[in-house]
Amino acid sequence: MRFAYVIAGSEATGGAGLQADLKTFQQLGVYGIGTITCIVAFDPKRDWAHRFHAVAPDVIAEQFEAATASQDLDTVKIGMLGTPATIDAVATAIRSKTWRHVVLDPVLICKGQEPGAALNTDNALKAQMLPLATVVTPNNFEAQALSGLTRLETVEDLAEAGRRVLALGPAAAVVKGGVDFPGPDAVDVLVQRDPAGGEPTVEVFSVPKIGQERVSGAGCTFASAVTAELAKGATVSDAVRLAKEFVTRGIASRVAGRTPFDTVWQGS
Ligand code: PXL
Repeated sequence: MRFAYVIAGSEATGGAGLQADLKTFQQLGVYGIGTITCIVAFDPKRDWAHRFHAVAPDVIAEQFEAATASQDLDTVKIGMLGTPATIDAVATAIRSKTWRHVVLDPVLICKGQEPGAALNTDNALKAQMLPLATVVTPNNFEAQALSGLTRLETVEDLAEAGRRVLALGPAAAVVKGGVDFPGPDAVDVLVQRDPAGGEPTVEVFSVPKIGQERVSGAGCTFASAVTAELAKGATVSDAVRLAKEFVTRGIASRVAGRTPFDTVWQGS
């Protein structure tokens, strides 16, 4: 049995967060183990606005203790954290043992949500979590925030953002162009540090976009599919290629709900 571990938030409609991660792990044939960092319960009475509840740091530590005592875990995905105290707790836990891979989906706090606290959280994520990651998977917006570049409009822009993210610690960055990237294709660029000390390598993964709308859970599903493939022994490059194929299928067979957004179907 191969095991994959995820530390992430619960998203109560089941489309994103830990729910999407565990469905992805199951579909890709790895045994999923999860630790909840926070609970997001969208408010249908207020246009599905985020209602956010942090899980206490000692409760996160207890879950981590149970998970890591139950199995030898060496591959972990980190999703939404949500507060500086949560980031402290998760960073301490991650540092307490060695990992083959730490995949970080750098979920930045939703724009407009408590700007003061959000900035502290985003800064803590950058300072404390990025150096612990082996693979980081920023979307267009997150890549801009982490790299300082203000527009990502060409493949070279995505690659440059990736090189700047590598300077913050991780060995590999997948910068996802997403629906905001100009043109007909969904383009992701993988930038990997050269172990021999040369220039980082750059690989481009591109498929035709499926519609122009964001699909909820796509980022979570992509990063957890990368994690599952790494847990099964894939190289980073193969894991990214397989994860993109997986999330593309999931977007093509997306699920509509009463929500204003569709969600990924991992079971296709
Ligand atoms: O898709 C980002 C995301 C990740 N994790 C949780 C979320 C969301 C978006 O809503 O709620 C828990």
